[in-house]
This record gives sequence, structure tokens and C-alpha cells, in this order.
Amino acid sequence: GTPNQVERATVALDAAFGPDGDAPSSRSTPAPTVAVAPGRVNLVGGHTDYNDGLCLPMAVDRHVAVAARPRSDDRLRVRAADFDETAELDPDDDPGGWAAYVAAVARVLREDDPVGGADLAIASDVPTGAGLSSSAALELAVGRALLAVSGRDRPVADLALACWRAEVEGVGVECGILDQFSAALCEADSALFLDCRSRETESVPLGDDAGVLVIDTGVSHELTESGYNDRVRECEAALDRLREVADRGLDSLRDVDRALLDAHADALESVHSRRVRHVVTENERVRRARDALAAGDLDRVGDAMLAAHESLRDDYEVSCPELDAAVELAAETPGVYGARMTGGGFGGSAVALVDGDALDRAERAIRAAAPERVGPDATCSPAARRPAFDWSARSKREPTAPRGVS
Ligand code: GAF
Repeated sequence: GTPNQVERATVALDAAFGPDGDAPSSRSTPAPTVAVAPGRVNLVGGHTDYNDGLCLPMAVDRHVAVAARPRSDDRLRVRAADFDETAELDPDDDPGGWAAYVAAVARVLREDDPVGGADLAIASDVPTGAGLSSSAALELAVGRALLAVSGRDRPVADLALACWRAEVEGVGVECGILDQFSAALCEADSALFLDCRSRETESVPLGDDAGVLVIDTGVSHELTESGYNDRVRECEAALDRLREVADRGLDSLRDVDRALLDAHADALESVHSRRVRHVVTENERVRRARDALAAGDLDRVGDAMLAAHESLRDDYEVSCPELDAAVELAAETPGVYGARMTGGGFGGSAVALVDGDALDRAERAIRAAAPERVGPDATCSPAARRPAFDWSARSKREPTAPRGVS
């Protein structure tokens, strides 16, 4: 759980750098600042974000915690408790691995804020490569910690954008803003309707009847090595072609609707027309799911999720046999309204919307069948129980920079 990550990060900070950091011994040691950010699942709205589209993510009850103390110099020392590694980072270098995210966030923040040196320790229970956005959770928690120890403040959406830039420019994944906005803005027990063009958000409560399960296929996905950037390129190529043939201005695929696609599908390479069809229909599904969730119509949300999976599998081609098997297994489990792959795809996790009363039974049934049906390392767990540690309430009270918990 999260309190555990906060504790682990705090202990790791003192173990790695000493309780005094670089403070003169005559001064009493300040309690460390601890910043926290969650992983996410996306209920609907896959691969829409970099097309200025719509998404409906929710936070999972798994978090990255970063404990931090300011330094009197500019040095950035970081302990990663989960990897048993300690590094001193130069934000202008790319250290690779987990440290690249930390360095990139520090570099981007320092462009606008005099963010000073710090000793940091990271502890996380967001699995990596599982499609739960561990990297964005890391970026947000590091960003919050660095701002807080430097006494700086930023509106939370600005911090999310800075972390998105860190990912794109520092790590080289041409992603959209979904993951960073999810880690920054999702509230407990709610989905977040996110318009990636206007960057407007709206919390949509899940309601007491809904439960959510994560089925981790155990097949690791690595965005930097997957076909992710290929899909970004394909969308750009399709948009360029549509601009040539359509008689109206198109800023992004968000501006394409079914009528326009139908009118010009023949002008596109067939693979590009399928990619666009996914984006167009997925934006429609997000609206439908948002409205259905707000109305408590979980059947309709589940239908949108199942249709989204088919579209991601067939039109967008970012699924894999294990994800398809996970969705199929979930869909035939009593109490499940719908399921789909979540995250970038090519491995990682599926998400299932489940009748709250049937959640435990469905979890047990899926977990028991998953190793045989999905893959030897497949697991199933609830996305969120009411979190014992309410990070979202903290971030609502302190919208720009959560402070230490101790
Ligand atoms: C990954 C990316 F990082 C997100 O920006 C988003 O595109 C997602 O895949 C697919 O919806 O998580």
C-alpha cells in the first residue's frame, strides 16, 4: 500500500544519505518532504491523447513515493530503493534507465524555476512495463518533491505538462499527455474525463456499484522499443493526406469525424484509414462511456470498453495474444461488464469493469484461470480499494505541491 511506499522512501533516504543530508550538524534535521503520485488504468480512450482526443483514466491504488531533502548546493543525489541503486545525476546528461526520468524532470523544471539540489529516495509499488504508467507516476512524484524542497509552486496541470515534456524530450517516447495528467489529477474512486486538446478535466465518480480489476498479462511492454512511435507516425501521415483531400482545416485527427473519414477513406492507405477509424470511434466511445458512468449505466460503459478493445486489436493493432486472452477471460467471468487492454499495448495489462458485489469472486476466478489462459506470469488484482492513504484529498487541499506526510 501507499503508506508503505512513503515509509520505504523515507527510510531509504536516511539510509542512503544519512538523516542530516548535507545540513551542518549544528542544525536540526528537517523532516523529509514526501511526494506521492499514483499509477493509472485507462477505462476507454486508447491512443487518442497524441491525436488531441479524449480519455477516461482512473488512478490505481499503487504509488510512487519520493522522499526528499534540499541540499545547499546544486547536486542531485537519488536512491532507488526498488533497484538498490544510488546515483548522482547531472540533469544535462542522459543517465538511461530509471534515472533518465529523474534527470529529465529536473532539467525541464529548471528551465522555469530555480530548482535547487536535493537528495531523493524513490520507492514504488507501480509495476514497470505493466501498462500502469509507472514512468509518469515517477515523473510527477519527482517533480512535486523537487518543487517542494525548493519552496516552489506550480499549478498542477503545469507540472503535468512539464513532466510530459520530460518524457518526450528526455526519454524519447512521443506520447500524449494521458499518463502525466492521470498521475497529477485523478481523484480517488473516480474516473477522469480528459480532453487532451483543451486539457480540461472532469472527475466522474465511479459510484458505489462499480469495481475495477487489473489483469497483468506478465508480458512486459517497453514503450521505447514498441511500435508506439510507429503509430504516432502513421497518424501524422494519415492527417497529412486528409489535409490534402478534405475541404476544411484539420489541426489534428480530433477534427476528423465519421462523415469526413467515410468521404475520404479511399484516398488513404488502407492501414492508415483503419488507424483513423480507431481514433474517431474511440473518441465517440469515451463520450459514451463518460455519460454512461455518470448515469450509473455500467453495462454501457462495459460495452464501450469491449468495443474499444476490438478497435485497438483490429484497427489499431496494438494488442497481443495475451491481452486478447485476458479480455476474453474477463468478459466471460460473471459480474464483469467489460474489459479492454490499457496503456500503450504490445503487452502490459487489461482493465475490467466489474459489479462491485462480484468483485472478490471475479478477482479470484480470473486470478485462478489467468496463468493457463493468459500466460504463466499473469495476475489479477483490484485497481483500487478505497485507499487508506488518500493522496487525492491531499492534492485537492494542496493543489500545487504536496508537502511531507511526516
Ligand atoms: C502510453 C502513452 F504514454 C500515453 O500517452 C497513451 O498514448 C497510451 O499509451 C495509450 O493510450 O501509456
